[in-house]
Amino acid sequence: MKVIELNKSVTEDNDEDARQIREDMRQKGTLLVNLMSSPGSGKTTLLTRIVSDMKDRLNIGILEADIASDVDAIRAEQAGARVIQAHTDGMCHMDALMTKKAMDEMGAEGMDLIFLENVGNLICPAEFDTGAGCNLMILSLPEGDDKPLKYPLMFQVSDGLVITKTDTAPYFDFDMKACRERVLALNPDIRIFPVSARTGEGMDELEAWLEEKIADWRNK
Ligand SMILES: Nc1nc2c(ncn2[C@@H]2O[C@H](COP(=O)(O)OP(=O)(O)O)[C@@H](O)[C@H]2O)c(=O)[nH]1
Ligand SMILES: [Mg+2]
Repeated sequence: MKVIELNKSVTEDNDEDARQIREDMRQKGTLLVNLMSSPGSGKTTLLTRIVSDMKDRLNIGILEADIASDVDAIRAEQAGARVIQAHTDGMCHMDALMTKKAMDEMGAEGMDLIFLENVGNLICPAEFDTGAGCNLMILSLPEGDDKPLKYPLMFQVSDGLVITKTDTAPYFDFDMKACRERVLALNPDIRIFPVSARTGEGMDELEAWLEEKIADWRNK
């Protein structure tokens, strides 16, 4: 697995870089999914589960973005994904140019699905278009059902929300109904998937949606 050091981007026009990535990914038939959440909400665990479940029918790549370390990349590679670890030079998010450099290192040709595991943070990643065709976010039960009220932008820019760690419901007073209502008030089109990456509950619906998203991306 390769580790690359990214420099802070000096690009003037993030939107133009993002547009170019989408055009390139559309030509290659590769769906890039930008996965965002707080640290520890379960991004790597969810991705390793998706890779294990879907690797027989899809070529899946993962771009791991972190300030330091390669621990997530090792876990993702063990699950069977093609993996690049990118270090963000202290940045709390990935932008489009950084994403492009990581994609170029990976080589998107022949890949069906590439996940960008963004830096763990509910604020900055929501502000930067990475060039992804789909934004997916995670909220885990221990974080609390009030997070849509506190970090609205992340919920507004996401196409899908995974509410994970449902297996921990007996230990947390997470109000699923209130959370859904808060999220849908911000973004009526978002798809919500309650899952447990530990037990596998809800994973089928999420994985079927990802397959639909790949088909839509190719037919657009
Ligand atoms: N009980 C439970 N724990 C989970 C689940 N998903 C992740 N975790 C745990 O949450 C912690 C952080 O997970 P990780 O995937 O590293 O989160 P990340 O920092 O967002 O990538 C680890 O201890 C995981 O085992 C889940 O569905 N249920
Ligand atoms: Mg992780």
